[in-house]
Order: sequence, then C-alpha cells, then structure tokens
Amino acid sequence: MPPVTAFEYDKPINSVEALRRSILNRLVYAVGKDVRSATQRDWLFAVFHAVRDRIMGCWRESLAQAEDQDAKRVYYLSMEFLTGRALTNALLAADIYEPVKQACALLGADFDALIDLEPDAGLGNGGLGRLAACFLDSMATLGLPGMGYGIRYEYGMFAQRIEQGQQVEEPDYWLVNGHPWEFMRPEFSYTVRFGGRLVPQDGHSLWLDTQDVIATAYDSGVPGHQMRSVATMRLWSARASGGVNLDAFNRGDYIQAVEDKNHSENVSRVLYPDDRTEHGRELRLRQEYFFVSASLQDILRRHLKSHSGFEQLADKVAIHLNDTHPALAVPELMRLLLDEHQLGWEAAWSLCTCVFSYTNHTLMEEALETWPVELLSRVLPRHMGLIYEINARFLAEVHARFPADHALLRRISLIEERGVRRVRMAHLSVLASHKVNGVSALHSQLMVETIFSDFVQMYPERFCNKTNGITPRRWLALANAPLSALIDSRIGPDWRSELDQLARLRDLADDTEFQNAFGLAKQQNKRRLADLIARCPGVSVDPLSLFDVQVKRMHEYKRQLLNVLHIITRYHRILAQPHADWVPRTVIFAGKAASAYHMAKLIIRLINDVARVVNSDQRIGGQLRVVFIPNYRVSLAEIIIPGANLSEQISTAGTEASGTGNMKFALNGALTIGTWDGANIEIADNVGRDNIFVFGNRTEQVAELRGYGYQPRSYYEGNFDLKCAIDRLSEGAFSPEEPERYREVVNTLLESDYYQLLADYADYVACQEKVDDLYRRPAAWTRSAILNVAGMGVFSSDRTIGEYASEIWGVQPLKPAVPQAPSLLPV
Ligand code: 26W
Repeated sequence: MPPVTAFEYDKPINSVEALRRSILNRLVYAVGKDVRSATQRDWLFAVFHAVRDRIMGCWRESLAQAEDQDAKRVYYLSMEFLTGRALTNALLAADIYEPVKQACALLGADFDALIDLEPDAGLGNGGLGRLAACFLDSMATLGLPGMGYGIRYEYGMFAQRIEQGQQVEEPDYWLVNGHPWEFMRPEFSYTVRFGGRLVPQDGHSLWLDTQDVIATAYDSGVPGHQMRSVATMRLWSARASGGVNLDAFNRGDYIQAVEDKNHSENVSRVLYPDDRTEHGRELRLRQEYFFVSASLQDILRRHLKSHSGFEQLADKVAIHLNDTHPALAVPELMRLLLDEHQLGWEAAWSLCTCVFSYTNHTLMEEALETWPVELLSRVLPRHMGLIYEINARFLAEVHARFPADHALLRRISLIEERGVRRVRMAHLSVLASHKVNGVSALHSQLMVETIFSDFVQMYPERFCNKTNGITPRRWLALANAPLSALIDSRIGPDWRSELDQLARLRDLADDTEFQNAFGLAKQQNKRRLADLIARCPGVSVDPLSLFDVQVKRMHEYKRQLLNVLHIITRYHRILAQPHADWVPRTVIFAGKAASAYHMAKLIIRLINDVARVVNSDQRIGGQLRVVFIPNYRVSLAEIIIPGANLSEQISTAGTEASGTGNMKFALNGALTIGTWDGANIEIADNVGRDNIFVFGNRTEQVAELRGYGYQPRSYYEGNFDLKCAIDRLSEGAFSPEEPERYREVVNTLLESDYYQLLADYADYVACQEKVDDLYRRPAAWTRSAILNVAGMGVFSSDRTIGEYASEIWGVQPLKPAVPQAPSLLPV
C-alpha cells in the first residue's frame, strides 16, 4: 500500500444522484436512522452531514496552505458572531442548492420544511455580531488566512414573544437538538485561571491559588463564495477543571460537588443580551477574559509550532479587537510573554503594539466599557498589575511630551479616578493598537474629534476609517432569489464576489422592461413577507400597500418612537379626510429590547397598542396598517428586508456609528428615509441624493441645540399635528384600559427628549409625504430603487475586509492550491 498523502480523500461529486446517496448514507451512518423512521430533524441532520462532508476537503486545504506558506494570519476576536443559519448559506457557497433540493425530493424529504427547522445561531446582539459574521464570510471568499475566535454560548440571544403587547423573553437553547455543523476539538483545550493571589519572586510575579476553568475549542467552517476557501470560526466552551469537587464529593456532598462544577461552566452559558450596559457584571468580565485567554494561548501555540521564538510574531500574527470586549487580550499577551515565555517588558510591549488593532463601534458614553479596579484586582490580579504598569509608563510618556498639561494626564489615563476607580477599556485598546478604526466616515471623524481626541495628539497616525459592509451572498443571493435571478439575466452572476458589477444596472434604470421585471421581483418578496405576517395572529396586510420597515434593536437613539409619532399623525390625518387620495401603507417593526431597558420595552408595547387601535379602526379603510413581527433574528431579516419598499434609518445624527441594516435594505431595492448619520451619508453619496429621502438636523445642529439648552416643548407648542399626536398619547387614546400607560413616554419627550425627536418631527413628516408622492409614480419609484441597488457595490464586506487586510493587518490572500489528483470514490 502506498502511504496516505495529506489530501487523499474523496472529491465530492455533486450530481443529484451522488447527493441523494450521500444524504441517504449520512442518514443511516451518522444519524442512525432510515427512510422509514426518519423525522424531519433526522433529515435535516443527514443533509447537514452530507453538505459538511463537501466543505471538509477545501477547509483542510485552506488550513494546510496557511501552514505551508507560513502566511501571516489574522485573528478576529469577537464576543459575538451572529451567524444565523449555516445550511442554506453553505448550499449556496458550494453551489449545490438546487441539486440538494432535488435529491431531497427523490428521498421524499420536504426540503423547505427541513431547512426551516435549523435554529439560528444567535450568538450576538445585533450590528456588531452580524458584522463579525459577514467578515468571516468575506475572509473565506477572499482566501485570507486566519480565523474568528469567540464564545460558544449555550444560550444565544433570547427569543422574544409578544404577550398582550409586551415583550417576554425566553431562553434560546439553540443546541438542544445537537449541532451537526461543528467539530469539538478536545485536543485544543486550555486552562484559564481566575482569582488567586500574587507572590513576588525574583522581580516576577507568581500567580497562585487560582480557580481554573478549561476552555475547549469547537470549530465551524465558514465556506466562502464558490468554496474559494473555508474560514474557521473557533468558539470556546467552558468546562470545570477538576471534574467534580473531590473534597465535597468525599464528604458525601455530591450535590455541592456538582454545583461547583456547574459554577465554572457558567462562563460560556449565556450571551449578555444588552448592547449598552453590562459593565460591572462579574460573569461578563469572566467571559471576556475566558475567551481571550484561550484564544491567545491557542495563537501562541500555533506560532511556536513553526517558529522557534517570538522574533517573527508581528510578521506572522495580527489580532483584531472587535470593540473593547476582548481588550483583556492586551494584558493577557503581556502576561504570557513576560511570565510564561520570559520576554522583557520592552520587547513584549512592542510586540503588542505591532500585533493588535481595534475597531470602535460606538461613541455613546454609556456603551464605553469600563471595569471597576476593585473587581479586576479580585478576578484578575495579575492583569490589574500589568495595566497599572502599562499606564505608569504611558503617563510618563505623555508627561514628557506635554509637561504643562495636567488635565491631559487625568483625561487620557487608563484609570478613571472620579468616584469608583475604573479601567477604561477603550483607552487600553487604543494604546496597545497600531491602528484604530471607526466604522463609517462620519463616525471615524467624530471618534477622533471626541472620545479619542487626546490620543490623536499622541498618535495621529493610528486612526483611520473602515466603512462597514455586508456580504452580498447572504443578503442578496440567498435572501432574494427573484432579484438575484433578474440581475443574473442582465449582468451575469459575478456580482456575488465583485459587487461593483451592480453599477452596470444603472444603464437599465430607465428600461421599462427591466423596471417591470424589477417591480415583479419586489412584489414576489412582498407576498412572501405578507405570508409571514399572516402567520402572526390577527394581522393581514395588503402586499400592494407601501411596505415601510424599521427592523433593528430597540433603542431610544434609533428613534422607533419618531416613527410611531408619524404613524399617529398619519392616522389622524386619514381620519380627518378618509376619502383623500392616500397611499396605503403598512408600517412594519421588529426588534428586541434589552431585558432591563425599560423605555425600549415600553416602546414595543406602544407600537403594539397603536397597531391594535389603528388596525381595528374601520374608518380608515385599510389605508394604514401597523405590524410588530416578534423575535427578530437573522433568518427573519432574510425574509423581511427583501420585502421592504422603504427603509427607516432615522437615528439622531451622530449616534448610529454606521448601521448595516441600511445597506441590506438598499441592496434589496428599498429606498431609504434617513438622517444624515452613519453610513446613510455614504449610501446617499453612492446612490445619488435624488434617490434617498434625507431629513432632519445634522450632527452640528444637534450639538448646537444641545449646547443652547434644547427646548422640546417649543416644538410641541408650535406644531398642531405634533401636539395632537402627543396629546392623544397622553390621554391614553392607545391604552384606554390604562390611560396613564404612556405618561413616561410623554414626559420624556416633553421634558428632556435627549435624542431630539421633536426637533426632527416636522421635517420627518414632510419627508414622508415626499415618499408618498414618489410611490404614486411606480416607474419613477422603481427607477430610484434600481439606482439604489446599482450604487451598493462599495458596501460589500469584501471591500471592507480587503481594506482591513491591506491597511491594518498586513495579510495577503493564500496562493491558490496546487490541483489535487482526482480521486476515485464519491463521498
Ligand atoms: C458592553 C455592552 C455592549 C455590547 C455591545 C456595548 C456596546 C456594544 C456594541 C458596540 C453595540 C453595537 O452593536 N454597535 C453597532 O455596531 C455596528 C457594526 O459596526 C454598527 O453598524 C452600528 O451602528 C453600531 O450601533
């Protein structure tokens, strides 16, 4: 027998017959069932296995190439990866969607039903986590060596139910039926230490008596477009170190012993469902350190496998911090290099600043992470010590450069000294990174003008912009089959990996035949969305009405409430003139509120109350409908977004760092109504100012108003419609059973209105009238929608990741593999 070569495996054959046999084989040999006994779940798993088999060869080759070429790799550290479903995405990447569907039909399995059975991997809150998922997709498509590191939460983002108009949270135990896409890798397990005490020894610190948790790797493959490569997402799961507590066990206290074990395993139990305030929670801090420590140990192990020391570390490794959540990677790398590998301080710190880079995703004060010094000292005493040392050296440098400026030292310090002393994770991240980026042009500009202005004086060359992007594979090819087919028929299929190709559609914007086909595709998507809505009890919508959609996390700054004020105004106007020529509208909302965010939950309730009143009012003759779709998540977004005519992106200028939903809508041919905020601005630049509805105050005006003492009441007094809308809310018109229900909402609006809804109200309502005017002219509307799609090329996450790779990480795509000898056996 000849020796086994590295890649002696069976090349997949993707004919319908080969797929049918594969699925059948996997049903019998991996799932342990047969055609007679298979449940839907069994079929889903059989298909999953058959598809996973088909990405394995490419995946192993991607890993081997990176190793053989000794390529520089990028490690994307993120607390969240909101990947959604894996199966349909892989079917598309491997170009076997249709043949697998046919194979299922031959086997008597209901393909559409079984793919719908896959739970979303909801391991993220929203924008930041979904961005990380799009980035992995693009890394795979571009063939960039590296991987994503995160946490394998047992419970993902909670499921949302609406009960009597109110949000109810339910645990999302997404792994309950098993997860056939992942591989457990127990050989990659690391000890992560917490607590304990420091004992000085020979100028070093010994960290003793720690409580230890084991991190075990679980790998998932992320197949790139046409399987150009497969990226790895490695998620860590916590295991107790010593099994059960033997002391307790021997004392006969079995329950206590197992409880201790459970306690350590809590670290990877649940995703924190709050995207603004979780500082101070000890378990969250433990999660952050847990995944960062395991990832860094893994990165250094891999490096030392093929290098004798760390001289080349910065040439071979780039580590990216997705927001500050993984910022403990900085003191952890210092600890590993100093304490475990005996490097000197200067060498270790210089490696840090070469290796790390950091993306900021928010300027909002309350979302900037800080950790109490007391907590850090207790949970991670060694790291707290290292942070002090980093800070002391840094402040000395600042003082040397700006000796007269004492206020600067206080402002720029890694430690906030006012009140309870806290570590500023953003400062730590900036200090340790050679590049720091914002996520849209405006955001990056505001970032250097506001929160990091002091750091700009010290390190101006560090700061840059990388405007966000989205993967066109999931967000157009997969989510919108009708439009994808139409685009293919006119410009071919290459837009999937060269999204700039969409610019060729500009020539078709005035082509009546194309417009009609484009309109038909939109209509098909609207019908699919209407069917989805019909499954919510008690609502039916007209697919010919204008679908006006706002789907995103519930946040005061995103101003869902401004949308509601417009709805109430429109409702009143229709009641006043029921026979006027109204453009029938369906306003669709979806989104989760953080469980402790009272105002956001109240707004969900308000939307549902307004929906109930408006939808049941016979007098308006169906000219207006309001719908709240429960449990917004990636798989729902894939249905909702293609069905939208109008995309609501109405945050207070200066507050939405970028937005990525805005890009998904425009790519699917919705027109945007939006403020001059985040990436909306760049969308306007690319689709043309005539093809987007912009309204409201800009950042400078918002700041000016805030500076002068903003008076929301003056807008209320001065605008009849606005006064009417707020008065009706205040009287309990939408909650007759409890008239005081929205008192708080009214008071917030009239007394403080921090996000200046009232200042933008009149312009917003006027802008909505322009929306109606254009919708009355279907050809003109469709033309604009086509120009939106045509202008979206730049918002591909392939473009974004290409920029990160060349301008921040210094990594290059892998060289194509040498063709393998054809194999003989089908999988
Ligand atoms: C500490 C809790 C916490 C958790 C998450 C604080 C802050 C966050 C994120 C920074 C919130 C977030 O998801 N930000 C969004 O990031 C997207 C991707 O860059 C942007 O498109 C959104 O505008 C931004 O709000």
